[in-house]
Amino acid sequence: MSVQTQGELVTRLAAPGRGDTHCPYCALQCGMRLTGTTVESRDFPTNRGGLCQKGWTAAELLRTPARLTTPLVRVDGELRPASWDTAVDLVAAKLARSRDVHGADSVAVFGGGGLTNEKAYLLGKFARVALGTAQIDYNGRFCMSSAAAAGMRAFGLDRGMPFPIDDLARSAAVLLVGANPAETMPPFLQHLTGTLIVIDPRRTATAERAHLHLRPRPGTDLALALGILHAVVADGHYRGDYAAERTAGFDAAWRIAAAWWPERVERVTGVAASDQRRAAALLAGARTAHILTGRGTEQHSNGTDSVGAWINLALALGLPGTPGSGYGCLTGQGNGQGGREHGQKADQLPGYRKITDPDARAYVASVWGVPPESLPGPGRSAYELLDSLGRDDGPRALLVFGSNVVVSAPNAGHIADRLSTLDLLVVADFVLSETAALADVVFPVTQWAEEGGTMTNLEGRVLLRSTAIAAPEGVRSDLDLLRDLAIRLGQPEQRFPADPEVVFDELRRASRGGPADYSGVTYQRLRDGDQLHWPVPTTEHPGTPRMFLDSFAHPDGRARFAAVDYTGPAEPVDDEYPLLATTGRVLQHYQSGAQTRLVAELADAEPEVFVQVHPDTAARVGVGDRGRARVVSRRGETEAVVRCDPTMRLDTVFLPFHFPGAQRANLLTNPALDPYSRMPEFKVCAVRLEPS
Ligand SMILES: Nc1nc2c(c(=O)[nH]1)N[C@H]1C(S)=C(S)[C@@H](COP(=O)(O)OP(=O)(O)OC[C@H]3O[C@@H](n4cnc5c(=O)[nH]c(N)nc54)[C@H](O)[C@@H]3O)O[C@H]1N2
Ligand SMILES: Nc1nc2c(c(=O)[nH]1)N[C@H]1C(S)=C(S)[C@@H](COP(=O)(O)OP(=O)(O)OC[C@H]3O[C@@H](n4cnc5c(=O)[nH]c(N)nc54)[C@H](O)[C@@H]3O)O[C@H]1N2
Ligand code: SF4
Ligand SMILES: [Mo]
Repeated sequence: MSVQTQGELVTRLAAPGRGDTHCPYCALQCGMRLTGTTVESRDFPTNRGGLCQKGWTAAELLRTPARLTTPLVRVDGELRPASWDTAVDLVAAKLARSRDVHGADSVAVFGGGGLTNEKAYLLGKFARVALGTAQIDYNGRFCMSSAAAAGMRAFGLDRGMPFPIDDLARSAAVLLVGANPAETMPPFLQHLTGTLIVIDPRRTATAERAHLHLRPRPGTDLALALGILHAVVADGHYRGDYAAERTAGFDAAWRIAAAWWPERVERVTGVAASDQRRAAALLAGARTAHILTGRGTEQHSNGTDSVGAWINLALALGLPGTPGSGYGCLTGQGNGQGGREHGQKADQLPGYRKITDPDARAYVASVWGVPPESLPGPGRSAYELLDSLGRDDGPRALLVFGSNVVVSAPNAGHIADRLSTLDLLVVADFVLSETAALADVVFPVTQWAEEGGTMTNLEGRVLLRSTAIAAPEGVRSDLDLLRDLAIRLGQPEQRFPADPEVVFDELRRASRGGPADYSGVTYQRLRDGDQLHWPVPTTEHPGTPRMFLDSFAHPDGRARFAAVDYTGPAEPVDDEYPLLATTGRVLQHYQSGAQTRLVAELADAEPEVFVQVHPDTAARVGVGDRGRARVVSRRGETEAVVRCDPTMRLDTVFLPFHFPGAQRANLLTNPALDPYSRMPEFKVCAVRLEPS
């Protein structure tokens, strides 16, 4: 990995001023300024003064009448207000009893990629040390885990974008696979100024801007990547010099891709062979180029191999680790990058260390002041964890921080059933999410502008969010709650600090020497405006905006081609379920919608779930534009408003997943898991459409 220490100066932005903060939502972490409760945009490298509609309206949630300001405890079937002490005592007593009677693994923890680094770190420590449970995982498993697994395999390290965002603006060609930033990160579009190729089954607002739009059948990306790689090699664009010097494994990968000539790929994907060749030529002919993946190509039961196939293409073109070019994944959640590094993942310790590595265990245990053998091993992945709740060998109590799983988990009807079998469900949130509404105890916590903490954005850049306004009476931070519970579970007070800067200093130590090394990042450097992309191994180190310039992170310094072959979606279509449903996002809503459905301007613009479908497909089953239809899969059904769109494929329908109750797209989705990342197949399942 390349660490730029050759006398390079630390790059600085203007030091943040009063009220300067970052958006509470996605991984672009646009710069904004909060004056009172009004949002203004602020120039920052990711947004250059732009904000999307969610960002502009973000402050509304700080004062929503739906804000939780008192703990709630379920009494006689109803959530009733309680004092913090009563609620914390009750939960701690129940957790201790569960641990004593049923063992430490009877308590599980579910975290989120929106949590600050400090929260994610302390949550992982709380699970392993205060509860002693292996059963912790988080919603990032549903997000970028396939890209992370593929990046690890190819490069030996996973930093979503191993280059700063500015590089994209200078890139001559960008291939965007399964990402729709025109809706999911609008200010990001400013950085796409070269030739744009988009691969998406739908003609999205992003695809509208593309020079070339390839429209594969959902779930066939792996075949498409093999076809384009085939065209690169067959048409003489393969960069053998780069491959010989910097990579390993091309021959095994090519033996498979050799059998996927573009005409064969056309039959599987529906993408014309000529378009595959054109994409290959556009990328190969560009002076500098980037390949970027989003959830569309990642959220599949073969997601890791699909991303592996896109990375193969990038390697064949000589892009990764070459100045001005590269491969990256567009991380989604506000702290989707940092949230996957510091220990809320089932198999992980801080600093992106493996929980199975004896040296990592010994080191982190020494920072935590506990014996290494007291640390549990790896736990279940997110869906497997939720699916195991209340079973004979599964957890009987669950603590949720920063996720709304009854809306966002696949096969959500089943997950709601599992939650109902628990002895204890505890949710910390600032609004009564659909998951919180099912809880036995709900804790009202502070939100972004009311608390300090760091976030690591999609470029691996560490950012400081400072407290901008006071929290309402009655509300405490997640860190306070973890400390209060830990003390009651017998932990020494100093082991669970609640001051974010103190937690961060411990995180720095715990991450020292790990792949995601934050030891040289300090709050003071961030306050001074230092731009710090990890790794930052010393307080003098300028950070690492560009990785892999000299070598990749595998011991031999080489990137690995992946020998991957095409497998189709886990659930084939048949006469009963003849259509492919895919799911994703609209501009106005964020994720499960728990937050954005409370913002009037956003809710008015997109009030309910819809199904986007080709008019001929709709007509064939007798449903009309703007009418209602049932979308039915093997797992459940959703009633949705029909949006006819002649640019849709005839075999595909699309639903956003932001809506609750009977409108959940996740009542339909298939929880088939990727074997490496354990990512569920959110992006394709078999359905039928019928009049309702
Ligand atoms: N407005 C808004 N913005 C967000 C979020 C949000 O909820 N709302 N969430 C944030 C988060 S956490 C994330 S992860 C990102 C996600 O950002 P994106 O990845 O851009 O979002 P998605 O809409 O999930 O999926 C992108 C596209 O994948 C396409 N797709 C579906 N199936 C396939 C397929 O088989 N192959 C290919 N190539 N494409 C396919 C869909 O048509 C969709 O247009 O957005 C972040 N930003
Ligand atoms: N069908 C389908 N399903 C999907 C996807 C898809 O594309 N299709 N995408 C998946 C992806 S990429 C993602 S990231 C997940 C996301 O889905 P979820 O994990 O449900 O994410 P959010 O809706 O952001 O839920 C976050 C909750 O935590 C609260 N919260 C926010 N910040 C904090 C905090 O600091 N502390 C605490 N205690 N609470 C907080 C919010 O109010 C909200 O209720 O959904 C996944 N589900
Ligand atoms: S693009 Fe993302 S970070 Fe920027 S304003 Fe919109 S939601 Fe916020
Ligand atoms: Mo995500």
